[in-house]
Amino acid sequence: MPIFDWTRTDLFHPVGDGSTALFYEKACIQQDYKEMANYILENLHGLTFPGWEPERMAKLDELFEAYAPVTKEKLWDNLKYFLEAIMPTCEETGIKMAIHMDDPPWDIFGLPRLLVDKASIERFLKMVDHPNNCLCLCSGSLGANPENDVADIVRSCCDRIAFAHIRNVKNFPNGDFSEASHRDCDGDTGIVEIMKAYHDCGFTGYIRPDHGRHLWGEQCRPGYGLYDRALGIMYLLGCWDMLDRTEGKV
Ligand SMILES: [Mn+2]
Repeated sequence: MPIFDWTRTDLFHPVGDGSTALFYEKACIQQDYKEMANYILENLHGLTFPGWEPERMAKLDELFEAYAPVTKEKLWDNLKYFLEAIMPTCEETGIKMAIHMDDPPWDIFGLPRLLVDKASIERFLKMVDHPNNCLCLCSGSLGANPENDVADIVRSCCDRIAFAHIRNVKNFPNGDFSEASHRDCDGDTGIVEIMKAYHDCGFTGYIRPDHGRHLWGEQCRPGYGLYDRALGIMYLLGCWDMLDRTEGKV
């Protein structure tokens, strides 16, 4: 993700169940990237955030200038150059690279974003077709675009998923989205179908619940509360156990 990591406009949006969660209001992401960056930095309450380092954010104009000539195709070329250069070392040392999806999965502030849907994921995997060139498949990032069928994407490339981020998103008709609990019916991402896809494919890689709501007054990094991520893990394990049981595996 060039310059910005995941991008949200409200870090503490009421979900409706007494908790709050990360929220993206499409209309707020227009021209003023500094306004959004300042809002996020001011709400970290002294905590650090990977991708939101204050010293890097202080150079936003410089960064945007550096990216000005970088078209989407140029960014693809740069990514290919980088991955091809490191693959021999990855193979030698047994390291799998796992690229995270762009979040949200569309261009923001004129910056090109590459890993946004099934077609771009297929392009990425073919571009450097090496078993150590893998995905960090984030259901929440892809799920922000309701056109993405995440379970179908999992089935199509499961052997190249090194790290599964599994979380739920609620989509609104105007393009806004809110993060949601992991429970299938609380969002639109299709958590049960996604778990079934991983289970059917015999996935043995890493899974994490990724993000969580802010519950019970917990003071935490926005989006990374321990309580809800713990609930999320147990929900995902519950799905997995039930799939094992219904398929006669235990
Ligand atoms: Mn993620």
